Amino acid sequence: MTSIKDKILQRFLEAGGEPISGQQLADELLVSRTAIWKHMKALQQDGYTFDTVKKKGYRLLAKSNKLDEVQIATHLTTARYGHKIHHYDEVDSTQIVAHELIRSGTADGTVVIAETQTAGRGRMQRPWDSAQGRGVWMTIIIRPNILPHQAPQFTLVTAVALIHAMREVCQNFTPSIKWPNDILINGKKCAGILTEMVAEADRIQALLIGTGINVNQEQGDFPEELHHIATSMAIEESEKIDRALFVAKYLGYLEQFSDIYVKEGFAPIKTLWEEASSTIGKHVRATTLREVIEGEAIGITEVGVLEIRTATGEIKSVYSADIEVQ
Ligand code: BT5
Repeated sequence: MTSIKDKILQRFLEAGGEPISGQQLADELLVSRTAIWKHMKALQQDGYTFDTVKKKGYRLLAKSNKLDEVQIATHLTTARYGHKIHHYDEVDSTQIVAHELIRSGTADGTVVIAETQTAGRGRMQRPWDSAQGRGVWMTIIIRPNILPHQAPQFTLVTAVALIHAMREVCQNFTPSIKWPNDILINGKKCAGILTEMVAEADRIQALLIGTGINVNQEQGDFPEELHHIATSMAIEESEKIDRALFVAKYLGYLEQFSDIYVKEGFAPIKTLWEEASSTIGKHVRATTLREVIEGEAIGITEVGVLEIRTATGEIKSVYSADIEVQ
C-alpha cells in the first residue's frame, strides 16, 4: 500500500470524520496541494464523499462501497494473509487471475478480490452468481508446506474460518457447514468454497482458496433459479454488513487455522469442524462422480473424509461429492 492516493485515504479513515487540511496532507506526504486535490478527485470517483469545513480542510463523509485494499487494511490483524490485495471492479474469475499471479511468483497470502465476476465458477465449472458489489468474491493464494493429497483438507480449514468470521460479525443467525464446501444459514447456501492447487507430484507450489460469500444481497438480487437455495448474511442478520471488516476477520481466522493445521495436523481443525457441521448425524444422499450413496453421515475421518453408513450397515468413505441432506 504505497500510492499517495492510498495514503491520503488511510489518513481520512484514521481521522474518523475529523477534518484534515490540504496543506497538512501535502506537508506530511511531501507532495503539492494540487497533487492532493487530484488524488481527492480520484477518491471521489471511487465513491468516497468529502465535504469542506471552512478553514479546516476536508472531511470524509462516507466511505466507498468498494472492497479496496485500504479499507480492508484498516481492520487487518494478520502477519501474512491479505498484505497484498489485488482489487478489481470486474474480472472473469478471481481463480483465473490468481492462476496468472502464481505464474509470476506471488507471495504467500496474496488476495485477489473483485466487485463482480463474469465467469465465476464453482466445482466442476458450475456457474457462480457474483452480484455486483454485494458479495465477497475472492481468492487467496497460500503456500503451505503440505503434500498434494492434503489439499482437500484446506476446504474444511476454510469452512471453519468462515464460520468463525460470520459468528464474530453477525449475531442473529447460526451458520453451519455442509460437507465439504458449503456454508448454510437456515438450510440455504450463503457461501461456497473452491480449493484448487498448483502442484508437482510430491510438492504443492500454491493453493488457491476461492470463496464466494453472499454478504449484502437482498432476495431479489439472486437469479430465479437460486431463490429457494441461496441466502445472504444481510438477509439473515436483517442488517447490511461491512464487507471490509468481514474480509479482515475472515483472513485473520484463515491464517490462524491454517497455521494450526500446518503445525499440529488436522485433529484440532476436526474438532472445530464437527462443532459447526450440519451434516453429521443426518440422512444424506451423496452424489459422487461414480455412484450415489445414501445413508447416515456418521462423521469425518482423521483426514476429513466423510463416512456414510448405508441401509445394509456398510460404511462408505466419500472423498468428494454433492450432498443432499434429507
Ligand atoms: C461452490 O461450488 O460452492 C464454490 C463456489 C466458489 C466461488 C468463488 S467466488 C471467488 C472464486 N472465483 C471463482 O470463480 N470461484 C470462487 P459448488 O459446490 O459447485 O456449487 C455451485 C452451485 O452453487 C451452483 O451450481 C448453484 O446451484 C449454486 N450457486 C451459484 N451461485 C450461488 C450463490 N451466489 N449463492 C448460493 N448458491 C449459488
